[in-house]
Amino acid sequence: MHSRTPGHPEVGITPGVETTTGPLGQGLANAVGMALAEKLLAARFNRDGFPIVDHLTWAFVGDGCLMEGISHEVCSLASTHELSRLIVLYDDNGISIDGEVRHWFGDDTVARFRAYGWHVIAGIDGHDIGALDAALIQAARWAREGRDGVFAPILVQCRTVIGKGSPARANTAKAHGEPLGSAEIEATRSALGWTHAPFEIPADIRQAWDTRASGAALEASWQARFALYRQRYPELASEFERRMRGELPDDFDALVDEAVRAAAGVVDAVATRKASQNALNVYGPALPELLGGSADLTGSNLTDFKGSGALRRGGTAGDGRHINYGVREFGMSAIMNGLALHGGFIAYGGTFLTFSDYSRNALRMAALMKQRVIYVFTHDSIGLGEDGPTHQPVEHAASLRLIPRMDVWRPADGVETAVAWGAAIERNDGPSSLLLSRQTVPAVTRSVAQVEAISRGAYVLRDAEEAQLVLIATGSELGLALAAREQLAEQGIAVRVVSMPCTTVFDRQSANWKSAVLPPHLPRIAVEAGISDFWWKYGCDAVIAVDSFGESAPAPVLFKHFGFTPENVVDTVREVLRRRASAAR
Ligand SMILES: Cc1ncc(C[n+]2csc(CCOP(=O)(O)OP(=O)(O)O)c2C)c(N)n1
Repeated sequence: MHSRTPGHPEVGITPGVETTTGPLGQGLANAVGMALAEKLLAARFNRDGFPIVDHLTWAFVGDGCLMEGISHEVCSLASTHELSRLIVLYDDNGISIDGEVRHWFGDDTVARFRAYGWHVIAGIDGHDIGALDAALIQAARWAREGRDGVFAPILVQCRTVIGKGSPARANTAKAHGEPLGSAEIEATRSALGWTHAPFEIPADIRQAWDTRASGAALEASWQARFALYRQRYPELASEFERRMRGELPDDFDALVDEAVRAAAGVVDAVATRKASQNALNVYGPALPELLGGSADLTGSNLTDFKGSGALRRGGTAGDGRHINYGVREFGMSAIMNGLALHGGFIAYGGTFLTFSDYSRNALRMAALMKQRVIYVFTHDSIGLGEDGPTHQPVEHAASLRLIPRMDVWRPADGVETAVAWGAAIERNDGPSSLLLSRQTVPAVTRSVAQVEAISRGAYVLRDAEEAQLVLIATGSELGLALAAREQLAEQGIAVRVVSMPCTTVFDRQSANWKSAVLPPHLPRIAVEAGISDFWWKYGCDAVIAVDSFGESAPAPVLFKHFGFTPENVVDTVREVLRRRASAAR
């Protein structure tokens, strides 16, 4: 435990590790994101004679990575953007855990990558250092200069033998993960003619691999170049440094205020996906690091903003702040991890909430790696209506909240949406999901203090003297809770309404804040159009929820069908109070 070399390489733990790998295929997707980041930053910041951003991205993949579907998603996208500085070494050893891959992976990988439009250097003997060297030098040249005028990512097929040198294990799946054992170690040593003691690295090999001096010299020359760049382009230089440090502009708080004010000025009912675009219209132009996108649902997710422009191959510097990822939810999310890990960007991307499942492991990896990535998940809950249960996410809010370090916002109106966006952008230690409605929701009025309290995840929106119960609501159900509160008041029952747009942020608040919002002595009822299980942890007496798949019908019909009516909330409150009273007797 707590080893600096954990079972799989983890970013932030082992020096030099640039991304956490282990889930096959995602490292390749991260590399695509890094190569994209390099290309966009170079276009933005490089000036004649000052190639400040000028690196290649190298990735190593095995059969497993290329079997994974995500490899198709991202390698297809990589060539459409001419990411020529991406060089992928394919360890083609014909073996995976179950044995010889020819029984389940018979693709012609070289032809596959050529079909994507990649340059392929095929058939290199991965154990022939000279041949490998020559291939890598050629790849690096194509990366920078193109091949016959064509700029494309490069695959180097390296034919290798797994466990080479081990007489009994070479070319078998056992070489993948099983220790050799002492007898086989001896046999391997004599087969390879290796006479050194365990953990002894011969001086000549150590010297050949020790790049500390050459690395320091390269870094010093970059620093010198950057110092000249700073003299010549002081504003660009400090902007580059700001972006690479992941710092927001000094006036970011004022920007949040502006987005909130703009949202508060919209009194009409608005869909929170539209409110999200309104917020982006404030944040996007002011924050050049925001790089958006959608998995082919731009007009539904509303992830573009005024002037964002679509990223196109051959686009010039600064063009295109919105990426059409195509129908590739998993690829998009793992590419966003690569963009974030590279630095210089705050990536966000949209799809329907129900398809967050396609992305899920990349979301988990963003959280594990503490990366600032923002997901715009629209068409939440049953409120999207006629598209039916395939498109109606009922378990997704709860299941996203289960990912450690993922902040899940389900804002109720424009103001909460603007605050959620601000919190997601400001947060630099993990990802945020924004769960947004397709349908319109009413605007809610708030005091200044209440607006400020939104960023605490949950706050008292409407209180009552001698409140007998707390209604907790999120997103599109907040309006319902408010309507029920009025009806209850007419019946002489006082309830408090708590808006809880982000449970995870609320969970991090002080005990004082939590008990001020949810007084321990008051019964609680949660109202959310999703699976109820999650809400019991807040000590609820009842949960008004959807504990089944949805149905295909207009949203108002569905809300009624599933009990999301003021009358049902009122009845549930009365029932809970009755139960409490009889228990007290
Ligand atoms: C997404 C995912 N699925 C399954 C695994 C478990 N796993 C680890 S390595 C491996 C096989 C990899 O085969 P290959 O890439 O050919 O590597 P080699 O056996 O040549 O080392 C599998 C299935 C994993 N790490 N990630």
